[in-house]
Amino acid sequence: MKKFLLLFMGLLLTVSLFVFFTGCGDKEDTGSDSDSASDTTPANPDVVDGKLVVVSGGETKYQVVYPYGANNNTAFRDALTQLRAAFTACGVETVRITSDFIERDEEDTFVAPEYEILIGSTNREESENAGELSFNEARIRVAGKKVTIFANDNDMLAKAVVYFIETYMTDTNDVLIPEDLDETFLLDLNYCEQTGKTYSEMAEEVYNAFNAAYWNEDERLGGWPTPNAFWDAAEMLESYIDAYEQTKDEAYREKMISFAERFRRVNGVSWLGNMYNDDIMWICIAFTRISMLTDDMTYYKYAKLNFDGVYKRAYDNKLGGGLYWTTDNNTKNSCVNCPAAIAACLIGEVSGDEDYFAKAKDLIDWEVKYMYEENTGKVYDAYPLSGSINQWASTYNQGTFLGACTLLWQHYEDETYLNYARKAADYAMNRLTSGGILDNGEASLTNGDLPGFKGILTRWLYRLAKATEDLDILNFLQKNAVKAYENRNADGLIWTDWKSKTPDEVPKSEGYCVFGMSTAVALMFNCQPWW
Ligand code: 7K2
Repeated sequence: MKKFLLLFMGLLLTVSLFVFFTGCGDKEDTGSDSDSASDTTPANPDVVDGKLVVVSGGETKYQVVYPYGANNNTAFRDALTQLRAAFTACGVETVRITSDFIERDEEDTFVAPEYEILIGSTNREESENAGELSFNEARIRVAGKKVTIFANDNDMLAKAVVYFIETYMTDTNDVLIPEDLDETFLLDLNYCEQTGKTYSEMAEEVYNAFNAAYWNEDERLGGWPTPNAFWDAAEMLESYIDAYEQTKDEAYREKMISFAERFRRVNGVSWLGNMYNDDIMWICIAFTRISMLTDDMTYYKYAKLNFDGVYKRAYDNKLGGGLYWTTDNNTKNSCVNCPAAIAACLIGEVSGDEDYFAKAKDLIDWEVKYMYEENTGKVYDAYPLSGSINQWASTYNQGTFLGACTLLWQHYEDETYLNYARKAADYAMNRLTSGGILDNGEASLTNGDLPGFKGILTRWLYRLAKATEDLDILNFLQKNAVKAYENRNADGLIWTDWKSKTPDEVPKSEGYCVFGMSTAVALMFNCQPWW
């Protein structure tokens, strides 16, 4: 008994130290003695009718154990709070929920309590050998007297815990788990524990807030969120296209078409008066996408006409090929070549004309040769006729490069392009982030073109994820979405600096401010589970 007492004291110390050091909000209850397992007359027999008795008559011998540090994750911490509440609802006054931390000098003598619910990779032997789980799978298994819950990371574990509660803790008196339970199940990736909403609900909310603030219904100017210039119009339109593509909702379709029509009224149908070749490529992409989604080929026709015009005026063999950024013909930039490759693939898809794919391939091969670091996935910015290459990497260039590579891979079935796409995606997700949140110095309400860049990246990351069933990318996008959503201001608006709080006072329209605000709209629609 003395030994148990010592063990108990040790645990108590561990727990208090843990709470002290992490300052975590999770209260550690020590009311249910860990040594109660050694009682000669246990309150509950361990197994009744083939079921493990976790709670009976408002009593439990179990403690909950999670890997040290896991509760730094907000979703996981929330799940633990829900778990505690579920025990309370079953009449259990106190349940110990603790990390698996063991003091170094106790490592040799530590004996784990018999009755435990183990969440994730704890240091208990029962937590080993979870087996292969795909990203969105979780497993609940009974191992002897222990219940084990496995998933691939803390976000997924949080979901698994909620599933456990909803599946096994609904009875208000008893919690009984089949003693041979070994259940693998799919997690609901559309539900976000952290916000208590589905990703579709969050997207709708952000979209509505953006429209409430910026959509202009005015007779003369109306039918879009008034842009600053040409290219932000094209890219905001793409966000509306994302929204419709995702929801297939008639009201969303109307907004998208209204925007496109407004663009056409303002800019006409030949856009070649614009000296920026990149601008024209952006709207070519947008218009072709609209035709693909609506079967109205008018938009595609304008896109093809203008694509052809730009290609003719902007392509030459200097610097090995590629398109010039502007009609000044002095620099060949990724911001025109990659969007042009995307536009060409889309036009090729609609027309069935292989020549467009060949053009796209040629542009991307040029990019790979001169503007792409194969070992890192970094995409350079600009290659001037004189002077050296600008090696700056940006979220939008990473995005359009990987988007074009995805489309080329899908068309030619050449894995080389898929590898480029993945590498460029990895670069963006690892190198253009802070704390996992996209951030490439675009943070400003008005700072030139940059605030609008990230929305473009999310679009093409999402397409890559969808085409390859890449749930890591989806997870990345969802994490960004949650962060951005939590940082919305009083009007529900989210600025381009997703990782910090959006000020309540934002300019109604100033430079590219509205464009910056639209990136989160794109993000929210580009993080939805596709299955
Ligand atoms: O210098 C180019 C490009 O290489 C660079 O990545 C970005 C950001 O700036 C320009 S591209 C942005 C243009 C988009 N079209 C409209 C133009 O007004 C705008 O400069 O530094």
